[in-house]
Amino acid sequence: MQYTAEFLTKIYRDLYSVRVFEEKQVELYALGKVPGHIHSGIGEEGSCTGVMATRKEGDFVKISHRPVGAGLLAGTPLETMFAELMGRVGGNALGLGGVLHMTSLEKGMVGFSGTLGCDAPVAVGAGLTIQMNGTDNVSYVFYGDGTSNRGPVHEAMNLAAIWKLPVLFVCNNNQYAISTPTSFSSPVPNPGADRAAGYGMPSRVADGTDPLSVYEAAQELVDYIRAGNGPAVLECKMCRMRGHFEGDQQKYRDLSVVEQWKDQDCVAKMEKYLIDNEVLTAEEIAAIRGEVAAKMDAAIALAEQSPEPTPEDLYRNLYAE
Ligand SMILES: Cc1ncc(C[n+]2csc(CCOP(=O)(O)OP(=O)(O)O)c2C)c(N)n1
Repeated sequence: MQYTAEFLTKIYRDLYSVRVFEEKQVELYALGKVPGHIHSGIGEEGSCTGVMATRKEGDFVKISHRPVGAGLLAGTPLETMFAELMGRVGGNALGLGGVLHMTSLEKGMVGFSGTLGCDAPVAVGAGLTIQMNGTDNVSYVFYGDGTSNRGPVHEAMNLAAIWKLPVLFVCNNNQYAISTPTSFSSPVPNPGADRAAGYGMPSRVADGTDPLSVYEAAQELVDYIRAGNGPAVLECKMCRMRGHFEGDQQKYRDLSVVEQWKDQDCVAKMEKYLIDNEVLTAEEIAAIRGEVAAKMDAAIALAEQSPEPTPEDLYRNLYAE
């Protein structure tokens, strides 16, 4: 596929922004500024970057617990995300939801349930809304390889397929569900893509460490969905580079395998591609990195100025006005 320099630069900026968000999460958590715990998505940014590049106005998105930085590609303001992460009232849920409940309804980001798998039926509901409104929008739902085994995911796929709803199921296969390798929980090698046939849906497997490979596969499926053909499944393969949570000792896996995946780092590979193809120079890449880092720091500073919620805030937003 031929790309413009503008498109490739946008992809890189998005990819690197999600990376820095993920790094900042780890940093803020280590400083004790995050109530609860986080799930770092470092190394997994290629998937959401490639998929979200196919998104347009009016689409719905359900991100997952990893990488949460995907929310910024859906248009959630950075300072809102950092405020929610740090439990401040400036967050989308007044800081009461925390990192697992990033939402931005006005941007089509329809929340995230801590009960894994239960997002898929909600995404199908969003797909039904689109169908009833008669637009060519898409409802995207991200989930992990472990989550792919849950009943609600299969019920959602079945309903979406029967009713030909515009849903793109995106399975991020990072090889593990906490300590359980995919091979222990799935009878097929591609727990996302191989399940699609059972519901008559098309599927693609993409290299989740390459946002362009993801984009090409996603675009093909999204074109199919926007044309009114019904749902599809995209599986992105990658490695979870850090523990399931910060402080996870990872006794259950051979960390030398993780070391090998470092050669496949999505950010480093994209930078090499841009330089080799004379899209950007090393200096231009450094300038983008600087801009992104400055934006993140400014958003964190703003979020930190936001106060913590009060007990009275518990009673706000209970009912729609
Ligand atoms: C229904 C349900 N069961 C268990 C959990 C606890 N849990 C949180 S993350 C996680 C692992 C999920 O694995 P996967 O879907 O592969 O995503 P990953 O964490 O690897 O990104 C589990 C079991 C949960 N949140 N919800």
